[in-house]
Order: sequence, then structure tokens, then C-alpha cells
Amino acid sequence: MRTELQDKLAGLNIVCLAGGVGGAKLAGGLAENLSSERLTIIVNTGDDFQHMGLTICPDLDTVTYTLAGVSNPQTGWGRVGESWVTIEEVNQLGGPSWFRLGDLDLATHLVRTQLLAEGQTLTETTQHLCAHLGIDVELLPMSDQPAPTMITTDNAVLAFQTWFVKERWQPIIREVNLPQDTLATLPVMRALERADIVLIAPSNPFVSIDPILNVYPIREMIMDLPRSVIAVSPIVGGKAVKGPAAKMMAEMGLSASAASVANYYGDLIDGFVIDQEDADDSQDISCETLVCDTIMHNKIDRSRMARDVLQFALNLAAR
Ligand code: FO1
Repeated sequence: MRTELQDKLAGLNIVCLAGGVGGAKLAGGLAENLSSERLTIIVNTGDDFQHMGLTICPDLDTVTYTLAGVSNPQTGWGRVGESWVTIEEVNQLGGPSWFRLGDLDLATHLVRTQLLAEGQTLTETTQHLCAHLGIDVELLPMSDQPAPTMITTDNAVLAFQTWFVKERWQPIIREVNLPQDTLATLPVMRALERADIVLIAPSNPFVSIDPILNVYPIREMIMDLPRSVIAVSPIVGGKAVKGPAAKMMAEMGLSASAASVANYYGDLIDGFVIDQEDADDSQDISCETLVCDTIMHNKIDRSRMARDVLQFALNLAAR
């Protein structure tokens, strides 16, 4: 039975920019409320790296696993029902075990690496994996070129996963270094050309969303095209729902607040979604603001949150 919201959304194309766990949850909620040909998820690949001869794409995998319903609910990354036999043996054999590769998860890295070696693009390998995991939503890496995010800390420039996992994001961050010559793929540009609404998921603005906006011409197309651009705050009550966003903001001289994220996105966005805990922040936010329950514990939360955000986007687009 189609709801009134689904009737209003009929025919509209939605694009969501997503990074890790927060992005995957909103993407999952959107997929439950939209027909698959109306939704495209553009995913950050700045966290990707080569490890033990494998091409690892954490944010693509987190979104894929979440949409396929096989993600690990405790960690937010990797697979549910995972085992760790291989990585333990890697450790026994003196190999690197700081980056925990589960046995099921390893299959993804092996298949992706094999398909890339056969000449497939990252977009094609993603389509292959989505097809085999029963996902019919369009999931697109932001670029087919490697675009590694580097982290300048107070005493070294680190590869992203070295900073995030090996150093547990404790080194003080001075700067996020993004490559300057990365191009978007044709499917990404096609999705943005026909986008009616663009949603920026509650992902880390600096290491999940900025790397996507930095890929040419994604930021430019979002500034020009869609009828409404809505971002969801990854900061609730001065803290990141998950990960280093609040700590990074403090180290980069920004106050760790929802309002500070809205101001950081600036005129890129038409609307901003904040949690009811931060309702008072709305007076410090210059664009339209929706206050709702943004914490997504489960499937029902994700679906309700997605409906709230879509309704908000429709209201702004109708202006
Ligand atoms: N994050 C960790 O904190 N520790 C890990 O050992 C770890 C392993 C891992 C393996 C595969 C994968 O796709 C993600 C993994 N992550 C791990 C998370 C990953 O570092 C983050 O998901 C993103 O890079 C940031 O969103």
C-alpha cells in the first residue's frame, strides 16, 4: 500500500552521499522507502587502501553489507556472524593483524581484488558484489581513481587506516589532505544530473563527506542542480554518534556542535537535520532546520528517519 509520502516522492530521483556507519544506516532507511531505480548512493572511497595485497574499500563494504542486511551490528563494519580464523593464523605467521579482516569479509576483498586485476573498474566490481548480495539500489564509488585521504597529525602524515585503526584516531589531527585531481565517474555525474534531492548522510564531514565533494565536479553539480540539498548532523549533544568527528572538530578549531556542522557545510545545503537533543541549536543555524530523533538504533528507526528527511526535503523543494 503506497503512503502519501511515497505518492509525493513518485518520479523523484534521490541521491545520498554516504561514508561509513552513519551513512550506511540512512542509506538503509532510504532503500526501505524508495523504489530502487529512484535511489543512488554515492560512497566515499578515501578510506580505501591496499593491505596484504588486497584492495580494501571500507565505506563501500559498510554500505553494501548494511543494504544486504549482513552487516555486523556491534562494530558497524564487517559481517554479522563473522569468524576470525584466518586473521589469527596471519598473526601466528607474523603477518599484520592490526586491521581485523574477518573470514567472510575476506571473501569480498578477494573477489574485488581479483575483478580489479582482470581489468574491471571499481564501479563494476561494486555492481558485481551488489548483484551477488541481492542489492538493487545503485551503489556508486565516488570515483574509479584511487583517492586516498591522508591525515596530517602533530608529528606525521598518516594513511587514513593507519590513523583511524592502527592509532585508534588518537594522534592529534592538524589537517585532512585530499588528492586534487580526482574525477567523478560518468554514472556519478549522470545520477547528479537527474537528482531532484541530494541528501548528505550523518557521516563525518571531514573524512567521509569532504572526500566525496572534493571529487570533480561533484560539489559544483550539487551547488547548481538539485531542488533541495539536505544534510543530517553527525553530531548529537556535542558528541559524534560514532567515531572521531567531535574530537577532530575540536582539534581543527571548530566547536563540536550540530550548528557548527551546518555552518561548515555553508551554502552547499538548503536544509539541516538535527537531533531533538540539539533543538536549541536551530537558532544558530542560518538554513531551514528539521528537529527530529536522528539516532538510528534499528531498522525501524532508520526507516522512520529516512521518511522524516525525505518529507523535509519535499517541503523545501516545494518552496
Ligand atoms: N575499524 C577498526 O576500528 N578496527 C578494525 O580492525 C577494522 C577492520 C575493518 C575491516 C574491514 C572494513 O571494511 C572496515 C574495518 N574497520 C575497522 C572500519 C574502517 O576502518 C572504517 O569503517 C572506515 O574506514 C571509516 O568509516
